[in-house]
Amino acid sequence: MDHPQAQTVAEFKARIEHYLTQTALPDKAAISAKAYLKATCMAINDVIHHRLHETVQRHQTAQSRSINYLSLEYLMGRMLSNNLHNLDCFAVAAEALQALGVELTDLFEEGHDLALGNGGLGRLAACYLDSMATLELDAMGYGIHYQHGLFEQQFHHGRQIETPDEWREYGSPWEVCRPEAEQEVFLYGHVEIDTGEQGKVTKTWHPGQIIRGVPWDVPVVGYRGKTVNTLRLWESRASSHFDWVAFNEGNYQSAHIAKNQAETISKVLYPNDDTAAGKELRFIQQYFFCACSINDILARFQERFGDDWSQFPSQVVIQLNDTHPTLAIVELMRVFIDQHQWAWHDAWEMCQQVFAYTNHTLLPEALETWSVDLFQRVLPRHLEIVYEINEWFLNQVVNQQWPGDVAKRRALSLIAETPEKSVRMAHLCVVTAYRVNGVAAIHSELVKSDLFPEFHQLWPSKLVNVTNGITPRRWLKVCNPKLSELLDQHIVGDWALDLTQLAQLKSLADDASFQQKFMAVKRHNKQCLAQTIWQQCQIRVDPDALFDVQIKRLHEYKRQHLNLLHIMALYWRILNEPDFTMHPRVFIFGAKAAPGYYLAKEIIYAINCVAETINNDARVKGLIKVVFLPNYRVSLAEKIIPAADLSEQISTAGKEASGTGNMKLALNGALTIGTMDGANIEIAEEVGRENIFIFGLNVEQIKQLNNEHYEPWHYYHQDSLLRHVLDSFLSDQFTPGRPGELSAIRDSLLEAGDPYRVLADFQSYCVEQQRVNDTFCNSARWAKMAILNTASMGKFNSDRSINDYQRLIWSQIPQKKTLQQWSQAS
Ligand code: 26Q
Repeated sequence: MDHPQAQTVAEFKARIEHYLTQTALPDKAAISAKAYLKATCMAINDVIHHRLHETVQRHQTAQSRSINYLSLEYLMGRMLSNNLHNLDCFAVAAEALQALGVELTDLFEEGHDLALGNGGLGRLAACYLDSMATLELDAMGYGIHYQHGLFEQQFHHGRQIETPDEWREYGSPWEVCRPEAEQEVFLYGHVEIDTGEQGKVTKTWHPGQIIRGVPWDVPVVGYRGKTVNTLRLWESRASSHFDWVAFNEGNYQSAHIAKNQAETISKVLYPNDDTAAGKELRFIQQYFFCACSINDILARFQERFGDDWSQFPSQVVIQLNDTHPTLAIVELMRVFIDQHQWAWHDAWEMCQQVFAYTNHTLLPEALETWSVDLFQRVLPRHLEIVYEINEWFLNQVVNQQWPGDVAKRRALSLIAETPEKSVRMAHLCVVTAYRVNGVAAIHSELVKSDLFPEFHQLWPSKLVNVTNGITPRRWLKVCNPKLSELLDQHIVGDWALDLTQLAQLKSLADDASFQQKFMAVKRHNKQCLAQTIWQQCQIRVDPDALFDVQIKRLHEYKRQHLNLLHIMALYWRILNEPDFTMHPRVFIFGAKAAPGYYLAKEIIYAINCVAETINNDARVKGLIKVVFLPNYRVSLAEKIIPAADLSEQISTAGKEASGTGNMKLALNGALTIGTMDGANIEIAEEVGRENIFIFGLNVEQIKQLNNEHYEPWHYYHQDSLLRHVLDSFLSDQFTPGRPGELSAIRDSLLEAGDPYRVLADFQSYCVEQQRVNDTFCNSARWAKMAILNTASMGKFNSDRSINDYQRLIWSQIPQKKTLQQWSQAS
């Protein structure tokens, strides 16, 4: 076991056998798949940890700015297959296991997803870790070691049931505990103000509770395996000191309560992907995470540079993934001021040089605020610092620009006065960060024009765009081996590194023999998915049908119900129009709803009811099947995406910041039906308007409609097909014997003002869907378009996104004080 680089089949086999002695008992016939899986993971961990050590050493001597990516969420998915591919030992491992009588791909299914996130934002963080390691950047991901990640979803009589995710039930082979990097976090208590001899005011925080933060490191293997970075996840534990005080006093009960309280902090991921009402535990979770991460960043800096703080801005950048880790700013201020006794303005200048912030949403209800009361109770010292930053901002910045303008002060203040006095986290981020970015071109423009127009006026070069991307390793090479093999045969160079090389396919788009090969791969993938659908849902689907896919979190703005209305309309036409015909289609959904999101859950129920009715109606003659695959997650996405013909990206224009599923599906040869929203716009630009199905109102038209007064009944009265469909929600057509059970959806569309303009886009959506159908009937035409979609996705490589971050943000070191002045300051 001396040479962890060893890559021959025989050596790999020996390594697995060695670890089997730890993961299995000697009865060979009874060795479980789980034991083989664990032994295989341990075998490649030898290689991974060796490379991790090399990487750390390389980065230590490189003196480059290290990137700290702070995110409350990481959706890593399964790790084995991805790690094997990135280390280029997939074939070796497969052969070694074969020699042991085990099928490697069977082992994959035993692996648990790391589901420490909700959706797009969490998966983006995972793609970026992959790209940062691939580009050999000195980057560390920080997150929370949730005991339970995103809930597992089941359907009971069509309704979503949540059960806890147990990703560590049997331990995870990928994580390593690092007790030497443990942190202490303080909460509650009060602040004491002392005026010293020269009138110098010092503030001392006397906390009421101490929590331990224990780091678990997950290695992140870059493509080709040279760089292995770290994702550091914090687990909360009771301070042992606290436990023993109570215990020794004979108060066993309260010792346990303290322990449980502390461990609750990292117990569970909040399953909302829009900001819900400010819950104390979520606030504490955010602070716990920020305090651990900031103090770890400082410890790692001081290990290398001691107290030479002049180096800090050139050596450290902290990227905030949305506002969830905003408290990191305030914590860094507090440590500099209270722990290091810096002057307030020195601490503030430093913070303004190291933080950058990514915005992922324009939805007003999703902009985080925390009540001042809660803030005061949990983090009294931090609240003072927020007030001080606000004072600086309002007096030194706002008042300079707009002297005496009270309305501006109110609008821009870090503190909102109504409906409740609260801290606006996004404002704190924008005021502090030296760069703020949106996640797609249109989104970044809307951030400037609609979300933060005054901030944009104050600091015109602060707001930039970095269009999201996806890693072509997981989202093509790993999940679609058949297509990867075909690409390898026809593309010169490594497309998995330089995805723009896929453009070489463009010259083959008209080639009948290549079209045939490309579509044969698709057909194979559809067959595999058909099997999964049979196993999961006991529904038979025809691989020659058009596979129409909408996979994403369930949200009104994403408009799964628009898709549903179209399905119901087709069903109505099949039953009522004797001449109606269409190419057979399978509508495939995957979506989790936040447990407290009533209408989202009603939409899931409605889709399942409509599916049940249509799938069992012989009159449909198999023209339509509707499949809602339960428990949508990364590993299920990896099965659905390679098999998709059509990608549904149908959000209300202006609402989806970017979307990333749109990129994954197009990369795997699905055509998009979508609105001019988020990254769809850039996808359309890349593939050309003739290779995408665009429908509906654009952002300008939606704004205009809103100004004019929107009247959903207008569409109801004007369109008889829409009327039939909406009225069927009142009948028992899809809920036999229980009429009106689905009426909440109809009510939201007609009585509650249809906030996401579903009815306004319905007709145009149906027209475009008809074009999809007609195009699919011309299989050569469809094949050409599909090939051109794959060929045109080069831009959406997350390596390109990370290079953009590097160029526009991380390599920019704002100059404030001179280096000499910094040395004096400390
Ligand atoms: C905040 C406070 C309290 C509880 C929950 C939250 C919370 C958690 C997760 C708020 C939002 C999220 C997730 C947001 C998200 O996934 N946004 C998506 O980010 C993608 C990556 O940029 C974009 O492609 C999507 O358009 C965007 O919706």
